[in-house]
Amino acid sequence: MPPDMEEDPATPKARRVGALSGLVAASVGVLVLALLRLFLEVPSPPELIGDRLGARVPVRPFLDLIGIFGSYGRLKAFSVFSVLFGTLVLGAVAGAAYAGMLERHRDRGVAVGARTGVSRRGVVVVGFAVWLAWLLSVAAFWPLLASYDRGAPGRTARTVNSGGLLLGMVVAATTLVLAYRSLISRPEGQEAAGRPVGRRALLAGGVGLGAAVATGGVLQRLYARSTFGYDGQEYNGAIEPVTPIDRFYVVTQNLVDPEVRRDAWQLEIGGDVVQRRVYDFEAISGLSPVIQESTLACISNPVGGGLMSNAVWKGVPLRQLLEEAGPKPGVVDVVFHGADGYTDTFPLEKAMDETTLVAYEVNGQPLPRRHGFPARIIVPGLYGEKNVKWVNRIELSTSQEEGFYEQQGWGPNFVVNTQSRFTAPVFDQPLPVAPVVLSGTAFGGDRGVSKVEVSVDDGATWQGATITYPGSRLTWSLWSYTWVPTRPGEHRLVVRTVDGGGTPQVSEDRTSGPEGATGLHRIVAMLG
Ligand SMILES: Nc1nc2c(c(=O)[nH]1)N[C@H]1C(S)=C(S)[C@@H](COP(=O)(O)O)O[C@H]1N2
Ligand SMILES: [Mo]
Repeated sequence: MPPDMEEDPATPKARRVGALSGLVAASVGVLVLALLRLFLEVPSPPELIGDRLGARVPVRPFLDLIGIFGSYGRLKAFSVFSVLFGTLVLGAVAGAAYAGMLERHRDRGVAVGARTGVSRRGVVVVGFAVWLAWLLSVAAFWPLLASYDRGAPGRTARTVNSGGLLLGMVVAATTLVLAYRSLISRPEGQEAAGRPVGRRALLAGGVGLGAAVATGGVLQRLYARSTFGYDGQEYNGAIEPVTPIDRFYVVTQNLVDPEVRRDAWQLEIGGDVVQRRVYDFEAISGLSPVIQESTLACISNPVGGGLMSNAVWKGVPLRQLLEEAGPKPGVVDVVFHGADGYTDTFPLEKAMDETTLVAYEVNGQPLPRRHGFPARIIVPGLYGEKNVKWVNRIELSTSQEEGFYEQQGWGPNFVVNTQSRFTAPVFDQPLPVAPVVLSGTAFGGDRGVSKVEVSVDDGATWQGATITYPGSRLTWSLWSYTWVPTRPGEHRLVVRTVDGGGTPQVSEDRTSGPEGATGLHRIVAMLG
């Protein structure tokens, strides 16, 4: 028999013990990373992997995936559990491999530390594996490691984030070595000094159980802080001209949103500028502010959907900051970075528009955390995703750049489509045959709204609706129409609008990907 066909001397039992030790090690590693996430805002592997892969999934499969899982939140939850599960499997496999290597060495009589029972070769191999895994993960996540949820971007963030990963891996590897050492029984004579195996196994079991309970607790606290409870919140029902901020729609790419500290936050204006500038919050809020009401709508909002709200923003025109830094000749694009690692971009020309703001208040209050505390971009006329939250770095570029969702294949046109919808009443049960006030929203991006029309006969004839709240060129308008039905049964209602420039809403049905939905909102009313 050739030597490499030799029967593996590692007993199946050793491999099983190795796998178990690896499982314990992976759980302890998860615990460390979860604690770092909870207390120091160090991004965890599920987030890093999600952000890295998320930008690479094209729009169609992305929307299909959301369809399969039922919601973006469920898709996110699935990916978190996949990564957690994968980590445990990886731990078990690594543990079994470690046991195999160790037992092979033992069989060949390689010296094993007498007191610790840990082979020197084993430690070297494990150390090398950790070092390699760390280098690979830092390389894979490099662009994401520069952002830090607490605010300070750049080198500090990279040090903290890559240090966190290293700590998790080192603790897991150490746990593997110690757990295996504790759980494996040695033949007489090779037994290291110390407690007998039975007692050590009990101790290891206790530690494992404690770690599992602690991990459960930490994950639960992380879950409570996660975006699962509010991501995708829509604004439906009784629509007010200005949306109360706790009912304002929310969309986030994150599992846990940044918790930026205002005193640590900075806004850097760099890239192709004459003079790089860094502002702290005091400097920004010390500039003379503008107050602007404008409406935000998500590009993924379907016809009739509630991913759209209106608020009063306070902030400084971005133009002022860009002029202080001085764009170099040839700058075409501006790239915005959020503390969550999110990026988006729009042309310099749009950035210089007087309505494009770095906003820090909404409806008279500081921005809530989920809406981008302490500062975000507000860019009327472009879809929500361009309104980067938790913004902390703005980069001017002489080449055309792509943001997070654009890399997925959204766009390239992000100008808000003119749209209108019914919001009340909700015809979920038959209403009497009597006059009923229909109402809803109409939105023309930054072009305003000039006319809203309603059809109560499936589009055969149209009547003008009354604008009850005109808003401004940058906001939605609210409208109402008193319908006097004359017969019971099914009625097909349709609404359409014309923007402030006189261009009618596109009535052709088109899905939200890749450039925002078009088509008319149609509802069925049952009477009688
Ligand atoms: N940093 C950052 N900014 C972001 C996002 C994000 O995930 N991270 N989501 C974008 C998307 S897709 C939309 S629709 C709007 C939603 O803003 P809101 O949650 O305040 O309504 O924020 C945009 N800005
Ligand atoms: Mo969005």
